[in-house]
Amino acid sequence: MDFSDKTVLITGASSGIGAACAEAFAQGGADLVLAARRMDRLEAAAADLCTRFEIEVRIAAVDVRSRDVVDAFGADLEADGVNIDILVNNAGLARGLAPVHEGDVADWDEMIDTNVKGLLNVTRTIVRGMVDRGEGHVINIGSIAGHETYANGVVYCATKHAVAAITRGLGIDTLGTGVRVSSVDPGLVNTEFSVVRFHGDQERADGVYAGMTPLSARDVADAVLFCASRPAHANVREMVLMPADQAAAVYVHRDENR
Ligand code: NDP
Ligand code: 8X3
Repeated sequence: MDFSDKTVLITGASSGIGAACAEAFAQGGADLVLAARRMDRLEAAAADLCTRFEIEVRIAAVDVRSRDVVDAFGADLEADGVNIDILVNNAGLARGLAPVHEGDVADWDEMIDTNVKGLLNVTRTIVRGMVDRGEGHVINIGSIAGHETYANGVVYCATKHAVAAITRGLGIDTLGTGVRVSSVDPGLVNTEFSVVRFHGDQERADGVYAGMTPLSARDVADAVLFCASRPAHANVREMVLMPADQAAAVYVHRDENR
C-alpha cells in the first residue's frame, strides 16, 4: 500500500496499537505526526522509523485530555503548514474492573476524559482543516466494548459505546465534505492495555491473555491500513476484529496447555 503522499497523525503512538500503526504507515511511505505523553518513547520511535524509512516524523507531547494543549498542537501544525490526511484516534485506556456501585471515580474520570473528551478534542481540532480542504479520513480505534457491555467494565464500555456514536455521528456531520470516518473495533489485543487497566499489576494483566492467542497490535494496524487504503468512493464504517479464540467480550476459548 502506498501512502507516500499522505501525512498521518496517530494519537497514543508511544505503545501498542498506536506504535504498530506508526510502523505500518511508515512502511507505506507516509509522513507521520506521532502524539502521546511519553516523549522518550516517541523520540525512540521517530529515530528508529527515520533510520529505516525515507519519511518525515514529527513528534508532539500531547495529553489529549487538555483542550488547551490539543488546540495549541493543532495551531502549531497549521502554522507549519502540516496538513493531516489521516487521523488515527487511538489514545485510550481502561482503568480498573469494578461494579458501578464500588467504582473508583478517579478511574472513571480518566477513562471518560481520555477516551471520549480527548478523542473529541483531537477530532475537533484536526477535522476542521480536513473539511476546509475537502478531504481526509478519521479512523477511530473503538472496541468490542463499544458493541457489548460486560460486568465490572461498565464505564470503559460506556466510553467505547460513545466512540461508536461519535464515529457514526461524525460520519453524518461530515457527509458530503470529502471526509471519511471509520472505526476499527478489536477484541483482546496484547499490548500494555491490561497492565494499565490493573495499575501496573503485570501478573493480573498476563492472566487476561492466558491460554489463548490474542490479536497483536500489528493485526489491528493492518486493519487500519485496510480502511485507509480503500478507494475514495468507499468507506469502512465499522470493522470488528476478533482473535479466533474470542467469540464475544467474555466468551474466550482458553487451553491451559498453551
Ligand atoms: P497501550 O496502553 O499499549 O497504548 C495506549 C496509548 O494511549 C499509549 O500510547 C498512551 O501513551 C496513550 N494515551 C493514554 N492516555 C493518553 C492521554 N491522556 N493523552 C495522550 N495519549 C494517551 O494500549 P493499546 O495499544 O491496546 O490501546 C490503544 C487503543 O486501543 C485504546 O483506545 C484502547 O481502548 C483500544 N483497544 C485496546 C484493546 C486491547 O485489548 N488492547 C482492544 C480494543 C480497543 P502515553 O501513556 O505515552 O500518553
Ligand atoms: C479492550 C478489549 O474486551 O478488554 O477494548 O474491553 S476489552
